[in-house]
Amino acid sequence: MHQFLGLDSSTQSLSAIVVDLDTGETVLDVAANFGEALPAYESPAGFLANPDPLVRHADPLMWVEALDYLFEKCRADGFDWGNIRGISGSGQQHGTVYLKPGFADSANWDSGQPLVDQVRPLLTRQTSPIWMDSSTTAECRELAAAVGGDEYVMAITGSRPIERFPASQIRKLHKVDPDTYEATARIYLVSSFMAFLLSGRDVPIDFGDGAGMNLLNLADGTWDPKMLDAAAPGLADKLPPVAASNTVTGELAPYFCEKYGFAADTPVIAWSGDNPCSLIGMGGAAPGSAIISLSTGDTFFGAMRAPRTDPKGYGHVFGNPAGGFMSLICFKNGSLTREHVANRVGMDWDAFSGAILDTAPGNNGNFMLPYIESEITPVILEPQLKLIGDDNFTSWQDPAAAARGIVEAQAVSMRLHAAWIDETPETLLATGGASKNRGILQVFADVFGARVQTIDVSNSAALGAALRAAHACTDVDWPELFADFAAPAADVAIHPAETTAVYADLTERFVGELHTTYGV
Ligand code: XUL
Repeated sequence: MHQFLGLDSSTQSLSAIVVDLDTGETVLDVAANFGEALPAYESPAGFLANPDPLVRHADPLMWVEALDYLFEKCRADGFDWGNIRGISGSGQQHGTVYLKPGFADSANWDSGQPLVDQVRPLLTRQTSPIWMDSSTTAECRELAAAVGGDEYVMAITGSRPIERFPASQIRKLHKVDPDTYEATARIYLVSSFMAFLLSGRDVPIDFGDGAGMNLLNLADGTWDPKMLDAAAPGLADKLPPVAASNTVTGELAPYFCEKYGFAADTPVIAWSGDNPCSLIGMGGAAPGSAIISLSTGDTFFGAMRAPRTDPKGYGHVFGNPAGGFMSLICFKNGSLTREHVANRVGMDWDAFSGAILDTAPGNNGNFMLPYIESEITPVILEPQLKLIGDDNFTSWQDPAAAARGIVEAQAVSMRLHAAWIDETPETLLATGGASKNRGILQVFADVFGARVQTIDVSNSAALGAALRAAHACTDVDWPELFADFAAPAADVAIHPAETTAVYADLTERFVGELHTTYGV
């Protein structure tokens, strides 16, 4: 049997998907929500409460304990881990874990003790800053100043200095708690930390996720000495080497074989970030399509023909686990903002979708600034949901126009902020909760002038990790893996209407309003 396991350690849960290459079936698809399964960590949404709204940390031991929890739950439910022939994983991007000297020597885990009790003494820092942390604006400025400006950081690392990225987070640790920084021998990302647990030995950081640190030179795939020095002294020694995403990081530690029945020589493949893994799980590893993930926040990402950077500094370039590069743009105002509008005009999602399909592209000249919370693309610190148009629209008396207004604004903003990538995707592969909403998908199709398709997978990041494991351990190539496990749903293909002129006009007005209101 050729079964491959993909794990996804995300903000709110640990998920597992197993694909069987012999049958073309997904034979396991489970998730453990941290808040429900491990309430003792007091992290119902995956992070610890903090009086400072800009600080978002999580307890890394929660991620450790979730591994034992999920493996044991599936074993108890009768799943046979003994058929797994390779394991890889996906981690929430940008979070960091801090370990003591000797961490690797202590990693011959004893299967008679819970893993969490053996990892606890190895941590120098009890909590991990995660991607939702935005408390390092000062450190971002200092990083840029140290290397000669944002332009250097962007040209070398693919992103301007970003609060949630490790360079500024590590710098902050060094400033506020130098003793902990000095006591740390290894800094991992969430992805490499999880691979370390499974492999029971020191592991590299993969190129895909490593590109989201503001520390990696994208051109040659090595840590950039200038960025390392700008972040904190001695950082080079605290980071593992960088490796290709298909690197085998070792065989599964005996702990997991003895405890859960995995085969003794099961290879572990480098873990990567959730967005790079999702690129694979959505079957988007080659240019020509782009992925729109419509969730709490919205993201747009896709394989790149050539590495470019966003001159405005909003977009990112990460490593594509299938080789080359991928773009990514993150918008904070996504589903929560759509939901805010739907609630305000008293519509459920069916009515919301119907209203969009019953109204005309361009919304009779009505449009919105779609921000109810601070935005990162573009940077807007004092958000407002501003309605611009006729009296009924601006006084919320036209529910259907409000529904179309919010989605058109989000789609126009997404296309506008994706222009630097200089790719014209023929297909948008949609995922996330809102990808079930036909009206929303039609607007994205029209605004991008692209066909929209959906993929019927619960967790494209975990699936991508499973496919990466399969690809690294067999000679099955990507197109075959995508055809078997990541094919777009045959019955949902939404074609764009001829709306080029309408949306060119709307985009121009949107740009003007952003400038007038926010000066961006
Ligand atoms: C990407 C980002 C998020 C996290 C979510 O830059 O910060 O998408 O990866 O887990």
